[in-house]
Amino acid sequence: MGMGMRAMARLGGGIAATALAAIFAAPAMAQDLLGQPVPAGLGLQTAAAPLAHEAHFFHNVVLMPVITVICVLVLALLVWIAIRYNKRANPTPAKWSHNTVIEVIWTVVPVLILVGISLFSFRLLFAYHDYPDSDVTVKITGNQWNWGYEYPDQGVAEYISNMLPEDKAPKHLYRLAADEPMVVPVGQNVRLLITASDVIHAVAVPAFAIKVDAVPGRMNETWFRAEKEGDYYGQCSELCGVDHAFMPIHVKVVSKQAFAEWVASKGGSMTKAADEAAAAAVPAAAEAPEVDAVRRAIEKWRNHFPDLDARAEELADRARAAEKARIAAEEEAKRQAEQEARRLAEEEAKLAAEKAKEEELQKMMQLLAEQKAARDARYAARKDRQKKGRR
Ligand SMILES: [Cu+2]
Repeated sequence: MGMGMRAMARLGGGIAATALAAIFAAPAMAQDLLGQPVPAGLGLQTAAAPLAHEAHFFHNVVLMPVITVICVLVLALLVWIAIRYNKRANPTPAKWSHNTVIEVIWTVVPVLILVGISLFSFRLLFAYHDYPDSDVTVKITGNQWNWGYEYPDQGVAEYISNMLPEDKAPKHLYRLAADEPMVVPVGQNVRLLITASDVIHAVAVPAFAIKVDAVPGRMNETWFRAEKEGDYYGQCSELCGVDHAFMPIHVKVVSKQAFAEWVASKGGSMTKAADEAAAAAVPAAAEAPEVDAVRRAIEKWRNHFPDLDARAEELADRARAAEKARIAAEEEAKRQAEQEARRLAEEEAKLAAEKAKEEELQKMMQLLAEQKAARDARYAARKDRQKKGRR
């Protein structure tokens, strides 16, 4: 006979209750120990950043219930079939197979479940890539086997963060605590620029729910905003060599003032960017009086003639029209000059022709005169001869 159904159900219920108690107890214990794992902890570390809250919501409210319901349903189906349809309870099995309605349902329902999950999943994914304006930028470089932190905007040069050795670290923080933690101000947006010098490492800090690969030759980015001061611990999360387990990420969240003091102790300045901008602005300021005077004059005239722009436009229009008219007049004058020249040439030709005709006429008249003279001479000679004959 073995176990009856009730005994099995009681056992299953006991296991489930224990598991649930453990899962929900872990965050309760972690309240006291923010940013680090707790003994016998189950579930996620307590969230300490806005994105972590969203990630926890996705895990606790979306994924876990869906997984739980599916597991319970499948387990119940298996149990039901094992009990109801075993050889003894069901000696003559049915022979039918295929049921279109059921097959459509068990295809469509999982698709709908996945679509439902993806809505939350994409929302979270977009939130992770929607970088807010950052107050502090930390460049993190993964090395075999430690981390380098650099604060370019504050002028804090890269320093190396090594794991605290076993005899120096608090017992429960061995392999988590570092000699030189990464220091950030509380309540400020911290942008992490993440790369590596040799092999792939990964920056992971569970309390902030961030985990980003550190890839040589590539700059990855993520951000967080720590909600409480304290020490937060993470570890390299990409198998990177023999000392992979010995390069913890120790984030120290401090007040704004403490952060400024720490920056100063590192030889940086909270106003480095502003200082540099001011230094760069000096040459511009040197020529400023003249530029300012011109700008003021322009402004004054602009105030004097509120329709200055319209009038400038109008003047430009007028100038364009005048230029057009000038070109047209020039062309007209040229055309007239050409016409005049043509007319003069024609006149000259006419005069020349008349002159030639006149000359011809004169020649002819001269010829006639010569002929007349010759005739007169001949006539006179004849008269002379007649007179001589009569004598
Ligand atoms: Cu590593």
